[in-house]
Amino acid sequence: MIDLYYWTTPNGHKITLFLEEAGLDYKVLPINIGRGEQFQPDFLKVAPNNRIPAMVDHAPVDGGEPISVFESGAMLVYLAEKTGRFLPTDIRRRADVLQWLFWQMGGLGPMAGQNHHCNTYAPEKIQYAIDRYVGETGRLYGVLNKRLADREFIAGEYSIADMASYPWIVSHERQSQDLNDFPNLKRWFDTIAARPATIRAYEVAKEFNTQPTVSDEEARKILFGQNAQTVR
Ligand SMILES: N[C@@H](CCC(=O)N[C@@H](CS)C(=O)NCC(=O)O)C(=O)O
Repeated sequence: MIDLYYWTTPNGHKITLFLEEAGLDYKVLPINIGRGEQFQPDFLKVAPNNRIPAMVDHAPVDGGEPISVFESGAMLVYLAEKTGRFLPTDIRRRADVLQWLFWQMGGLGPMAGQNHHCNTYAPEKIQYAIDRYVGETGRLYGVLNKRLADREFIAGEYSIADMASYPWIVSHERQSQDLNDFPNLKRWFDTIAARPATIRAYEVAKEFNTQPTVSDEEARKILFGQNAQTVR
């Protein structure tokens, strides 16, 4: 029913977390971003930003033509609305989930991504950049830790806000963060890690790739050599 354009990265995991929780029928179409498959014309028709994840729903609820969606946050909202799950309809609880979803999309994801880049991939280790992104990632972990002091999940019940943030906390060591410094976040992390759907989602990843995505010089060139001229 759903074609999922996917690779084994945090933004990809967000969507398999949802699909496994909801038990939706889906087919994974692997897009190896370390080999440049994000520039294939068929993929770009669905994902003009040449980034995974993206999807095509062949059975939208209005019964019409297939709907394609890119951007993981938009995909989570689409899937939540399709299934009526993990995003409340009540306006107060819905606003709460959405503000934390957007917090992840605009804050935790981009900052942790730059953290990975400056800490791990940058050929020159620039201390200012490392301190900036490790510090900002730590600040965001602190915000989440505080938020989770008096509730089990980010917006009360398990929701798309949790699914968006969890995969970025999985790589906490690479971000130079110690979860023992954030006890509420650690408890939340361990709770989500133990969910059967989470375990299944990360098993799905292993069917497609078990290696680091940035494993060689070719991958570095493809992923870190992009500019206005590489847009296709
Ligand atoms: N804001 C986008 C970010 C997507 C993104 O950065 N995806 C990465 C993998 S996690 C990607 O496809 N990178 C390919 C590239 O850099 O060429 C989302 O949340 O969907």
